[in-house]
Amino acid sequence: MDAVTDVTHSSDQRRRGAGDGGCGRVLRETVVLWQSATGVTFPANGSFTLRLQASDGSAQTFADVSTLAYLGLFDQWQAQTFSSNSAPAATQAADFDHDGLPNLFEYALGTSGTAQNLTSITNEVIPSGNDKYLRITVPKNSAATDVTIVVEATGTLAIPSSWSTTGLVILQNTSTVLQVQDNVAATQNFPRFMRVRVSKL
Ligand SMILES: [Ca+2]
Repeated sequence: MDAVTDVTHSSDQRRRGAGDGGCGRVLRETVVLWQSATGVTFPANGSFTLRLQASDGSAQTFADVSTLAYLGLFDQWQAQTFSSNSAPAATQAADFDHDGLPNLFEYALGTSGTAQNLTSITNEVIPSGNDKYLRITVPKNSAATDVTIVVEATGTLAIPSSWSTTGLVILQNTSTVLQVQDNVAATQNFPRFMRVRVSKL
């Protein structure tokens, strides 16, 4: 008995091509898996119908299953937060709730993209002997495994290229928290600055 799985993309993708008479037509994405297949790779974000089909040579039967598929975890967060991956409000840099945190930041830290919230990042000044050091603690969304969170420091805001991770002490870096301390003491005449940078993998 053979078994195949058809994957039909039901989103409204259109293209122009020969024989179309210049009009758009629906492009149906189809993926066929044979019996030995154990998974499926979807070609795009969207709604799909999986057809599970079986045949013994004389009779065939099938069942259809609907599912939502996403190319990545952030794509899923975008769709679940803003109903659409392609909405202007869903882009990485957008700040729909106007709380100063762009979407990729909200996702990486596990805060809401649609309800204003204060940043959950904690800043501290840690005394050590006669010196003081900046320390920053960043809560992480453990499910956001497709981003990197990096803490950087500088002694001057006037030189953007001076932000660096060099020498910084990583006190904790787990799936739920990143805590980093500066390795240069902050003084009245030589202030220090730290920042958090989030990048999509
Ligand atoms: Ca925001």
